[in-house]
Formats: sequence, structure tokens, C-alpha cells
Amino acid sequence: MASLVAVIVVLAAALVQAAAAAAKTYIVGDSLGWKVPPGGVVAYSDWASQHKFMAGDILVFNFTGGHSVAIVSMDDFDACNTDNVTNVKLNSPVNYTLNSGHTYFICFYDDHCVEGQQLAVTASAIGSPTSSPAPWSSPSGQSDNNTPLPPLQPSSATRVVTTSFLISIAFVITNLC
Ligand SMILES: [Cu+2]
Repeated sequence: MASLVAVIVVLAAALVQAAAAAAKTYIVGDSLGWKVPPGGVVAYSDWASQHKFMAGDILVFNFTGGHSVAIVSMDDFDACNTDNVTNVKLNSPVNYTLNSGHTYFICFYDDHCVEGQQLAVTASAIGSPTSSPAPWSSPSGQSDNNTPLPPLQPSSATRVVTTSFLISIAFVITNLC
């Protein structure tokens, strides 16, 4: 019986750790928001270098006025080429759930990308990826292109409840012994 309790306690501890490592939400640029940065192209690369992104983390692009968030290839990012842009959001705020690997964001208006409104992010994989193909989400529910809204992801509240439940079981079994 004691070994069963040990197993359950270890499981519960693992779940607590998993909850602690739950997805984080990042405001792109922090107080700068998403704009043509006064500091030029280093502004968003500096910001990205200060964080360790994981798959499932959420980037929030806040902007006012004529800006956009477009996903492009690495080559189009490097060249600030907007000719191939198909995956774009126009209404702030824009939430984007990261998949593992590299993701390249630009603003496709005028010369905003060339002037520094560009962000490259590398996210590490964790466990199994969440629903992959439609990472966009919009808190206001508006949709300005044909991308379907992604399914809701399990909230961290669910994980906390699960953890509490397992800890409760561990206590019950301990008392039975
Ligand atoms: Cu812009």
C-alpha cells in the first residue's frame, strides 16, 4: 500500500510541475506594443531574445492605427517581402498561439517591416503539440479572413482541479493505510 501512495504522490507532484509550466502569455514589445519601433529593427529581436518561448505560449499583438500581423516565410521575412502574404490579421489585439520552431511575423503595410516592425520567434517543443493548424485566436471573436477559429484549449484551471483531485486521493489512501 505504501508504494501505491508513493506512486500517487509522485504523479501528483508531476502534475503540479506541469501546471507550473503551463503556457505563458506575452505582450509583444511589452509597453511598446506592435508598431514601427523608434529603435529600428533591433527593437523586436531584442524583445524576443529576452524570453524563452515554448510551444503553446501565446503572443498578444496590441496596436492602434494602420498595422497588421502577417505570418511569412523566413525568406520573405528577411527580405520584408509582402507579395506572398496570405495569413494576416488586421484588428488588434491579435493573439497567436506558438507552434514549436520558428515563426516570422511582419506588418505588411508600407515600409513598416523594413523600418523594424518585424518579429522572429523560436519556440521549443513541449510534450505533444496542441491543435496545430489554426493558431490564430481573437478575443473579440471577430474574424477578418477565412481562418477558422481554433478550438478552445484546456484551461490551466482544469489542470489545477485535476491536480487537487489526485492530491485528495493520495490523502485518502494515506489515511486508509
Ligand atoms: Cu505597421
